[in-house]
Amino acid sequence: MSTASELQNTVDAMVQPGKGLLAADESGPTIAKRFKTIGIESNEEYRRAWRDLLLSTPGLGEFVSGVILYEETLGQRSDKGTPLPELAVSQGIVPGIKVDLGKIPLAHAPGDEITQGLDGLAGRLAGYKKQGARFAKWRAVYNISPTLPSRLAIEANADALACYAAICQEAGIVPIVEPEVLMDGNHTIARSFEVTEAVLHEVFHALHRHKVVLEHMVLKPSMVIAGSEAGAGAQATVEDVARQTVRVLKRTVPAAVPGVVFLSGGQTPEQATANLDAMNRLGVLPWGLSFSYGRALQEPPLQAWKGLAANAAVAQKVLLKRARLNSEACFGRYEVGMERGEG
Ligand code: 5MM
Repeated sequence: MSTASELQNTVDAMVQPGKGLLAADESGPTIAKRFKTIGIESNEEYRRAWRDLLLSTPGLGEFVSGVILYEETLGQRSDKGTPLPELAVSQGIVPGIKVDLGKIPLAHAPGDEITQGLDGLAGRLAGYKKQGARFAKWRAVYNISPTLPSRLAIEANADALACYAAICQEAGIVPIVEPEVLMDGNHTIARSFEVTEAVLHEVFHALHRHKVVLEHMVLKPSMVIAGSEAGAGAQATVEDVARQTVRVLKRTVPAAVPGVVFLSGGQTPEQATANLDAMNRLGVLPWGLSFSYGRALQEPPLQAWKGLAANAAVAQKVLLKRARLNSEACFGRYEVGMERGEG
């Protein structure tokens, strides 16, 4: 099979109506933070058991087309001995892998950060592919203040994202390009719009410079939303978030991009579902709008699980419900009343 056909097949499997991605790619420090909320330590067995629980959820493949994994998970097995990437495939879920190596301060740009991990990436991708990964993910992070992010940070992160995406496509791996404008801070939705527009413009310029084939990538952006410390009065309505997010995408994202899958970024699970739903009620758009949530999918089942095998079935039910509601949101059919009740 040619590399182009391989990429197309993977994109077709990832971008399907009414389906989204499960982001289960928390690095060591992040998963430790999540586990702390349920009072368990982060050791290899708990991490394996949690990711096994997620991937073995009966029926998950009806609403989830792909899962983003962390390197460690690629080599782990289920309780029944099945390699976890294989377990995902058995559910009709495409396995992917987070390949960035996290962020560090950007030199000469106080307050800005740059994502690292390009050195040796081609070699690592070859190994991940052997372990079953068909797509990859790289996250660039932009802090907002009246002066941040700097032009330097916007350009440097765009260049790294594009370089990563080009390396992935050469390897037959579909890149998820994830520029995250953080919700942290007290900024207005207008400032979030301004920064997101500048970031996405620069990202797509860089992707063009690096000859990335837009049809063979997926965009994972943040929504345009007021800062989480902005105070209740400054918070925008669901309709405003939807309108401003779609407005910024229309200005910056070429129609050739097949799928846009949002991160949840610290929104509550219900908020993330409602915002996605409102966007999908705004009429026909050039790209499918779906989800690639981490916290907004995992928080409720994590609280139900609490690290106990006896709670696994209930936790899976909770996960399936969130996945189903987000699937409804992909069609603009979600109603708040659907939150009540079990199933
Ligand atoms: C922004 O985080 C990504 C989406 O998760 P949320 O929906 O919770 O915002 C997520 O995939 C993230 O990139 C991974 O959890 C890895 O994060 P770290 O900080 O561990 O690199």
